[in-house]
Amino acid sequence: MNKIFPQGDVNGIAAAGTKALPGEEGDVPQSLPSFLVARCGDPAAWIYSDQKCDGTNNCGDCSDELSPVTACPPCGPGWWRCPSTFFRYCGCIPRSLCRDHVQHCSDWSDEYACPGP
Ligand SMILES: [Ca+2]
Repeated sequence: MNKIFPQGDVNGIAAAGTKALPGEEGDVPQSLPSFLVARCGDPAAWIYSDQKCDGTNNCGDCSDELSPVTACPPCGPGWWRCPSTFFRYCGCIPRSLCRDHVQHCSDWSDEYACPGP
């Protein structure tokens, strides 16, 4: 079996001009400008910067939405602040999920305190 690999050496990238924080390189693509990349609580995990504080759990552990890893502004006008029971959300859920007879907050505030959409 003859396998032909492309010339680029994936393992030996010595990215010139790219800032690599010691011990935090993880799998962050070296080719991306650092302002496009945000790190999760797990240093090996990364997201695009615009996924930070967008209400969606992109890191998987909510570290892109919650302190201490990320400092986000309060929930926006279309959102209700509560500890979410849904993997997709973290500290805010869309108000459209309030009063829909389904629990989305661990404290049930989406059904009892939230005024609704
Ligand atoms: Ca996010």
